[in-house]
Amino acid sequence: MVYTSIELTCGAGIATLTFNRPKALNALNTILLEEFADALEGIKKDESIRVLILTGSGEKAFVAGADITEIATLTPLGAKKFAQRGQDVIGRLQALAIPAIAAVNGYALGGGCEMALACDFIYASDKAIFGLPEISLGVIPGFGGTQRLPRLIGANRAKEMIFTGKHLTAVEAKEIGLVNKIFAPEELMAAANETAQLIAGKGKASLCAAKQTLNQGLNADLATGLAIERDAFALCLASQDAKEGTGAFLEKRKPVFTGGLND
Ligand code: DAK
Repeated sequence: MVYTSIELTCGAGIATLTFNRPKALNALNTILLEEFADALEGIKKDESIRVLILTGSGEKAFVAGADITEIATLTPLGAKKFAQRGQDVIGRLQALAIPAIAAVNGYALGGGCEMALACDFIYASDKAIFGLPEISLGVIPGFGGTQRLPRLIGANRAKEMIFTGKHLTAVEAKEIGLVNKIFAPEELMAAANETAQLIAGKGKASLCAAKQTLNQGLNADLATGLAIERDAFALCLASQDAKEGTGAFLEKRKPVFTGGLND
């Protein structure tokens, strides 16, 4: 598929996917969502990729939400299809086995904020603005915001954001635990890449097991979570990368992890 609304680059175990409709502040329309789904499928199939970075092109926006121009013209059936596509695509992002970092370089509103929430953690430029303004459009977040946001920052803070639709600065977002770290705009991608490189140097099987265990455990009680962890730990120990990691430690050298998901 030829991409017109996103850009995808891959190298050294890192995929960088850039939302690329800067004139519309990278708003999510049907074409962009189709391309995004296609790119995620390619990333999933590529054994060499161990981490994904999502960001937005231009200086103003990560993603300024669903494309309001398109939403305004939708028939009820079209709206249902659009919603299904959006939820499906963001679900696939969250379900990606490898870690995903959102590098939020500007507005992350509505569906854009929800896209960042489906990543594993968020780095932000000091120009980033977060918000779920759907209430001001007479609707509610529809791409998982009412579910993922309270799980991340707590119900009370999520309710304040969703009921008011207010924008949060990067500093405010960091204060409530939505953002991990803040950088100057020109340093954001370098910082995201540095962390991505650190992650890409680890074994793929253990990275994916860690992500899956964390995510499944968050939706379970402690005893169930610990049982999930035990099983995942045992599986990891059987991997080629675990032999390399423990062997390298004993031989006092740096490990080189080359195993795939099934090794
Ligand atoms: N959609 C389409 N175009 C957008 C856009 C958007 N969300 N956001 C900005 N643009 C366009 C503007 O129309 C403008 O285009 P031109 O006029 O130049 O042609 C260009 O981007 C630059 O924007 P501004 O001129 O407005 O720039 P400012 O710096 O003055 O303002 C802003 C930046 C981000 C504060 C402002 O653009 C803004 O408020 N944008 C809208 C933010 C927003 O409300 N986003 C939507 C959130 S609601 C669903 C599930 C989910 C959703 C919907 C349905 N279902 C289950 C059915 C999701 C909903 C949302 O995401």
